[in-house]
Amino acid sequence: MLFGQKKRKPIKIPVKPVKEWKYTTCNYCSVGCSIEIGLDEDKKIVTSRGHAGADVNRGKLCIKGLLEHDLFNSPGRGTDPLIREKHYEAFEKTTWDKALDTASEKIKNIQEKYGRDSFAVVSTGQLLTEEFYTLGKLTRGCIGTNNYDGNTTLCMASAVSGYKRSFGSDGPPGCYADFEHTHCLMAFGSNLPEQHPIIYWRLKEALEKRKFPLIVIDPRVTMLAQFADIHLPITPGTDCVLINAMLYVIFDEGLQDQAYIDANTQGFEELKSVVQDYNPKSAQHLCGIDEDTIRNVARLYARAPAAMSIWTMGINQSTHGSDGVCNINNLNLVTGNIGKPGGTSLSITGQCNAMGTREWSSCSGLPGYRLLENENHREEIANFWGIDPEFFPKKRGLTQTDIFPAIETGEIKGLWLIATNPMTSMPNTARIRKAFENLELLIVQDVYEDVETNQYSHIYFPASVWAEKEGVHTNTERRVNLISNVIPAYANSKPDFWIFKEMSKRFDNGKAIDFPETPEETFEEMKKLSVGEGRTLDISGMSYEKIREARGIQWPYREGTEGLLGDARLYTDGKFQTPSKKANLIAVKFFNNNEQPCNEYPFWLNSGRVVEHFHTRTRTGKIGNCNKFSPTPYMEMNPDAAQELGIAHQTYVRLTSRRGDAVVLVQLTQRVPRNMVFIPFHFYDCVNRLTLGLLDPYSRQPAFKQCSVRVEPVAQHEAARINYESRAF
Ligand SMILES: Nc1nc2c(c(=O)[nH]1)N[C@H]1C(S)=C(S)[C@@H](COP(=O)(O)OP(=O)(O)OC[C@H]3O[C@@H](n4cnc5c(=O)[nH]c(N)nc54)[C@H](O)[C@@H]3O)O[C@H]1N2
Ligand SMILES: Nc1nc2c(c(=O)[nH]1)N[C@H]1C(S)=C(S)[C@@H](COP(=O)(O)OP(=O)(O)OC[C@H]3O[C@@H](n4cnc5c(=O)[nH]c(N)nc54)[C@H](O)[C@@H]3O)O[C@H]1N2
Ligand code: SF4
Ligand SMILES: [Mo]
Repeated sequence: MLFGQKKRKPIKIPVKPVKEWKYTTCNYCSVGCSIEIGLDEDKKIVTSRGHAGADVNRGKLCIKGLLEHDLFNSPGRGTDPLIREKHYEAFEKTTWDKALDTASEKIKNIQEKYGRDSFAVVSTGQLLTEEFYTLGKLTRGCIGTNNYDGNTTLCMASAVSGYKRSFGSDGPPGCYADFEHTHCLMAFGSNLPEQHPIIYWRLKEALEKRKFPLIVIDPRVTMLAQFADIHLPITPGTDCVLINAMLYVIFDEGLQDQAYIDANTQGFEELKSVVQDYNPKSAQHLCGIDEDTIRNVARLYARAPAAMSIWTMGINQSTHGSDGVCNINNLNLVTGNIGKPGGTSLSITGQCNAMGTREWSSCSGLPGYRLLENENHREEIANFWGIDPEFFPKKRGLTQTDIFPAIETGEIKGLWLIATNPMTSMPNTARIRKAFENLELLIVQDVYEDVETNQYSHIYFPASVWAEKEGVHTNTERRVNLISNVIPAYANSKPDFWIFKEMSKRFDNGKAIDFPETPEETFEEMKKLSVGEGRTLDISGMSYEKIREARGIQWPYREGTEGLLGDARLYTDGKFQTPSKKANLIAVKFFNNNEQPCNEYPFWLNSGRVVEHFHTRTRTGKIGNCNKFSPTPYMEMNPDAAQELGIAHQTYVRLTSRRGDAVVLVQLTQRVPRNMVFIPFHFYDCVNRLTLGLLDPYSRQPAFKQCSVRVEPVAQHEAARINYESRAF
C-alpha cells in the first residue's frame, strides 16, 4: 500500500481559543487599517484580524498587519536602559532614573558649553500623536533646541512643502472614497499593491464597479504599472517636464476649466507662459514619453468629468519633489479637480503616523500647523503652555538632512534619535557613520536594542511597541484612529509617552509646563489647540470613545458635529488657506541637476520597497513569515543588460557609485529598463552606501531614487561570505 493513501485524514486547523477581541490600528503604513487582536483566557495574544466594520479596510489586512502581533516577543527587543561612556565599549544595564538623569545632565552640559542648538532631536512618523505632541512640548518648551526634525524629511517633506506653496496649508484634500467617483486616475511614482495594499484593494473594488482609466507614471514596470491601462515609463526625475507638457496641451486645446481658474486661483498667466517652453515635441526627449502619448493623456485627464492624481516617493524623493507636488496641484487646479468627489490631489503618505507628526509634533514649527515665524502663534502656544514666548526661536531650525552635515562640522555635539534608524535609511551612510563617531552624546530610543544605529550610542532607551501603548494615528485621508493598549509593556521597556514626560521633569521649564498623566488627557488638551478661525485641523468633536465607535474619524470634525463623520474633503468651496483665499498656480521650470548615468557609472540606481518588509527591517526582519520572502539584499536587473556584462541570474555582483560599493544578489527581470537597477532599501549596508541624496531646495528631502552606479561580477564565494557575515540577524 502506498504511504498514507488510505489512512489520509483531512488536516484540521485547531480553533483558536479567543476569549476577547481588542481594538487597535496598524502601525506600519499610512493606510490606517483597523485591527482586532484576539486574546485567550490567559490574556495571551493568539491571533488578529481586520475589522470588518472599519470603512478603511473593511475586514482586510495585508501580510504585515496580519502578522503584526508577532512583534511583541520578537528577538532583539530592548529590555532595560543601557549606558556607556564611549561608543563601541560594552553597555551596562541601568535603571530608568539613572539613564534619564545622565541623559538630561549630559544634554544640559552640552547646551551650556556649546549653545542650546548644539543638541539636536530627530524623531519619526511612527509614534502616536499624543507622543508627538508631548515630544514637541519637551523639545520646544523645555530643552529648547531649534534643531529638531523627523525622518519625515526623508519621506513626506516635499508633499508638505508643495501643499503649502499651492494651497497655503498642509493636509491632503481627498480621500479613498474618491476612487468611487473619479473618471481618470493618474498615479505618479507610487506602487500601491506593494506599499499600500489596502488602498490598492479599495481602488480595485472601485474599478470593478465602474471602469475608468488608470495611468501609472513609473520608470519601473511595478505591480501597479502592470495593472494600468497606460504605463508611462518616465525618465527618472522628469515628472515636472511631463506635467508641463500636459499643461501645454491643455492650454493649447482650451481644455482647462477657466471658470474655476478665474474664481479660485492666482498665477495663471505666468503658468501659461512658462509651459510654452514645454511643447510635447521637445519635452518628449527630456521625459522619455512620446509626444502622442503626452497629448492623449492630457486630453483624457482634462476631459474627464472628475480626475484625480495620487503620488508617493517617485515624486517626493527628488530634487524636484516640492515642484513636482506643486505641478500635480497645478494640473488639478486648472482642470477644476480639487475638493470634488473623484477630483483631487492626494499625496499617499508613508508611515502610519506621518500625518500625526506633521500636525502635532512641532518639528517644523508649533503644534496644530502653527508656525515659529508667526508672532501670534508663538504667543498663543507659549501662553497655553505657560512659558515665556521668547524661549521659542523665531524661525525653523535645521532639517534632518541638514543636521547630519552640522554634526560633521562640529556645530551639533549631541543627538537624540527617536524611532528612526539613519544608519540604514539615510543616503550615503559612510558619512552618517562618521558623523555618529563625532558626537559627544548619542541617545537612541528604539523598540530594538540591536537596531544598527545603537552601535554608536552612549545611552539607549528601550521603548514599548505599538499596542503596548495607547494613543491615535492620522492616516493618508486625515482619519484619526485609535491604538489601544492591548498588552502590557515588554520587560522594562516604557512607552515613548512616559519617557518624554519623565525627561521633562529634569528641565526647568518642565516644572512650569503641565504634562498630563495619560495619552487620553493629552488628546483632550490637543483638542483645545485645534479650534480657531479658519483651522481645518479641527479635532474638537472627537473623543477616544467616538473614534473607537466610528473606527476612525476624519478631520475636520468640529465640536457639536452630529453623527460620526468628519469632512471627507478639504477646499470643497474653492477657498484656500492663502491670504487671498485663492490657490497659487506655481510655474515650475525644469533644471536637470541629477547625477546621471555616464560611461563610468552607466546605470540609474533606483530604490524602494517590497510588500513583505517595512523600512530598515527592524520589525519585519524579525517576523519569520515576512522575512522568508526576501531575507537577502537583492537587485532587479534587466536580462539584456546582464547578458552584455556576463552576469547570470542569482549571482552576486558588486555595485559601485561615487560614494561607495555594495554586494547584492541579482534577480533578472523585465520590471526594470535596460539602463536601470532597482534595490529594495530595507537592508543594512546596502543601497544607501551608494546613494547620493541631493536635496530638494524647498523641502530638503533627498533624491534617493536618482543616482548612478556601475555593476561588476565578483568572486561568488567571497561575496557569499561577506553577505552572510554582514547581515546575520
Ligand atoms: N511594504 C511596505 N509598505 C510601505 C513601506 C515599506 O517600507 N514597506 N513604507 C511606507 C512608507 S514610509 C512610504 S514613504 C511609502 C512609499 O511608497 P511608494 O512610494 O509607493 O514606494 P517606493 O517603492 O519607495 O517608490 C515608488 C516608485 O517610485 C518609482 N520612481 C523612482 N523614480 C521615479 C521618478 O523619477 N518618477 C516617478 N514617477 N516614479 C519614480 C520607483 O520605481 C518605485 O516603483 O510606502 C509605505 N508603505
Ligand atoms: N535608498 C532609500 N532610502 C530610503 C527610502 C527609499 O525609498 N530609498 N525611503 C525613505 C523613507 S520614505 C523613509 S520613511 C525612511 C524610513 O527610515 P527610518 O525611520 O530610519 O526606518 P525605520 O526602520 O522605520 O526606523 C524606525 C525605527 O523605529 C523603531 N520603532 C518602531 N516603533 C517604535 C516605537 O513605538 N517607539 C520607538 N521609540 N521606536 C519604534 C523601529 O524599531 C526602527 O528602528 O527611509 C528613507 N530611506
Ligand atoms: S495596508 Fe498598511 S495599514 Fe493596512 S495592514 Fe498593511 S501595513 Fe497595515
Ligand atoms: Mo516614508
